[in-house]
Amino acid sequence: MAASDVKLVGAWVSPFVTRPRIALNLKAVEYEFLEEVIGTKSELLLKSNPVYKKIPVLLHRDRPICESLIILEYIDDTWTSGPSILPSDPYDRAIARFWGCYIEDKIFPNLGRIATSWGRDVEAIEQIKTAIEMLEKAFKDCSKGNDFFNGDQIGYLDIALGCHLGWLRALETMHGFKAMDEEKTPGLAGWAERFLAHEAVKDVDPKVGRLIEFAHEGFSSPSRTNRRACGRRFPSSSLPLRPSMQNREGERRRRAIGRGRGGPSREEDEQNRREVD
Ligand SMILES: N[C@@H](CCC(=O)N[C@@H](CS)C(=O)NCC(=O)O)C(=O)O
Repeated sequence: MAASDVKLVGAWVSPFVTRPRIALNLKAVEYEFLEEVIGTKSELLLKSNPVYKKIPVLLHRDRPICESLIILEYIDDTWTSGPSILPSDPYDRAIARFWGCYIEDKIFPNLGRIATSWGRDVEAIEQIKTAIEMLEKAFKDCSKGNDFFNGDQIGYLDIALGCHLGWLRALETMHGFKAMDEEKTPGLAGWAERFLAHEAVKDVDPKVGRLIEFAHEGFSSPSRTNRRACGRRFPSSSLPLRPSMQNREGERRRRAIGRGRGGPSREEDEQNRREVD
């Protein structure tokens, strides 16, 4: 398959775009990555996804396929020689699709709420924690003791959930909560490490430091061209603080929020960012 036959319209920062990138890697399909400029929509995107105007769009021989989970199924049906993305058993496929819907319902919408509230939407944080605990049970059932939801190889649910790990970890770091950890969700904690280290994943999953930086830039860029991420107004987010700064900075932020401005100053952000890097 010539690379030019397969194109993916997307952006590195989008978890939904990470999904087809992993699937194409898994199937060893070469493709051209056509990066959108965040905050704008190219003619190609508008033409290829006139209904939702969202990324990702897979172009296969110039025919567009939209919606990341549908794209995963298309890739699986089209390049059958690589490892299977969906389980072969009809019941297992139905169960995988069920949890896929659950992930769509519970993960990105709540991550978006946490991001846009600067971590102050405690209900969304609780909902993420509950969803991850629910998915811990799903992992036990689906993996049947293997390394991945899909068995001994990553598949549909691994990709559907795994694409959100970068933003989940970025927001956990930025806002001081923990939804997935060794203690409460040991199955998923181990799974996440294996997933992120997988050959098909490690070069395409967005790295936490870069996502935090993106959030920071999205907030403070004077031109504000980056403020729209994933179709939402991205938050002005607090960066993680050194313990010694937490009281002082917490107090300053509380005062700032009272004045209608929440984030740290640019100088303080720079200082914090050096800590994270
Ligand atoms: N359900 C869609 C969601 C795609 C989506 O929300 N993409 C975001 C980027 S993360 C987007 O293109 N947003 C632009 C907009 O909403 O206008 C999928 O799975 O592909």
